[in-house]
Amino acid sequence: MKLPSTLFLKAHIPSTTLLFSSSKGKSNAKMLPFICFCKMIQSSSYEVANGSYHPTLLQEKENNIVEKASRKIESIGAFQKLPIVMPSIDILGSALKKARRVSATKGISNIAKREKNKGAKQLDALMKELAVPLRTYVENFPKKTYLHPYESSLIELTLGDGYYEKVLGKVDALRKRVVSVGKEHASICAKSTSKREAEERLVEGLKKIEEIFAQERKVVDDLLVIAKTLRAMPVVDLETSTLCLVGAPNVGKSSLVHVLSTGKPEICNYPFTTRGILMGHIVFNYQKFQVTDTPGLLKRHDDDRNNLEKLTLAVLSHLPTAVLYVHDLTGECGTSPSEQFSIYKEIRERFTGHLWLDVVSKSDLMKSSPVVYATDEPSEQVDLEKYRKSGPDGAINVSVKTEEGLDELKHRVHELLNLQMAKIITIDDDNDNNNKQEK
Ligand SMILES: Nc1nc2c(ncn2[C@@H]2O[C@H](COP(=O)(O)OP(=O)(O)O)[C@@H](O)[C@H]2O)c(=O)[nH]1
Ligand SMILES: [Mg+2]
Repeated sequence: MKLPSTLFLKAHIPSTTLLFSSSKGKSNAKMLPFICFCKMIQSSSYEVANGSYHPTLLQEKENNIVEKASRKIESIGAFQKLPIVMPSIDILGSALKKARRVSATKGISNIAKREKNKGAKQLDALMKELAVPLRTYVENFPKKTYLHPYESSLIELTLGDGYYEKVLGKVDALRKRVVSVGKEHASICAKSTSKREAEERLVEGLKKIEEIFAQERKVVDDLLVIAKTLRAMPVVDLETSTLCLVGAPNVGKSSLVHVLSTGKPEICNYPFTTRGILMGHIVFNYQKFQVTDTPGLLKRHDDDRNNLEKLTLAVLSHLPTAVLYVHDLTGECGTSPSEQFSIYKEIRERFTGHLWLDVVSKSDLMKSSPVVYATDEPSEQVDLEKYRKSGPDGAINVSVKTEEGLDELKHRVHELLNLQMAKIITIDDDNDNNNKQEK
């Protein structure tokens, strides 16, 4: 049997290399060979010789591609690189159209042989036109384990546990089914003994493949929605030093983001909440930094936390941010100081690696009439009593109303962000060195 794909491979290696090296984004470059590879399957792998149908190197390529799919995507930004998924109805329409245009191999004079050759080729073409886009999606939607952990958390928070994998698994199952039914019918058609039989087998086969696809095509549309949702997610820049405001709800985080930002902060929307997250910039000494608030944390076990709280924990766990922890000791915010103290202790212990600054907010109210909680009785605990009076050691008292402490806060924040920048550069250098050693 002649192997057209060998020729194809030789002819296409240079262009694959060219695409790879000319690509700007690192992770994007990793995806390009997959796309070339899918085109390769599309253009080369069926062979109808002497009126019989011989599936060619599809299986071999399939194994190869599974291996390639497990490559690691190291940086953040995978959502913006997700493939554009075509609506399933369009995939089907376009596949049927293309398949019907396929004609018999030239030079077959026997009418029956010509008909069965055409039939097998059309069925094969329909199978591939349906299977190749599905394969491209399964290949180019990264496995969650190879995503940056922050993006992996966002997938869970947005889509629910396991939904992403489930939909991708179903798309792959549909692809396999289309391939198997397509091959089967192409083979049956190729064995026809008369023109009429070949025609009937072709009609039957086309109908069957279309049916199989139509039954399950909704999963492709589910994938389309996933891609759209994830692509719209706020983009995080890991190379810019970021200050993250953390604390209980209503302690004054957003107010401080406004005060610290140069210009008006933007509102970033996450699909799992209607409450936007503020993201501002601080320009200082010609350098640009980011400042963002996070959804407020309550005193409760992780299992009971809502998606907003989980987002805050995901940010702290996976993004290299400096923390500005906000304490409201007036009790105005609705969370008592003793509860804030226990949340604070837990978070402080959990995220020891972060650069950290504490502020006690609403200092204007502290002086007048702090809210007294009936449940918040005087405690024997010395550290809690101390916290109630002045917050953690070294905390700065601020008020956005009277502007008390704001100059000092800005000064300390700039120092912290410069330190954070130095930390990012060190991490980048370490990564570069590790990469060089791996090579
Ligand atoms: N008196 C006073 N009120 C403040 C101060 N900072 C914030 N607030 C108020 O506290 C409430 C919650 O503030 P916000 O910034 O939305 O808190 P967040 O939920 O932590 O982002 C709002 O009504 C603010 O106006 C302050 O320094 N003094
Ligand atoms: Mg807020």
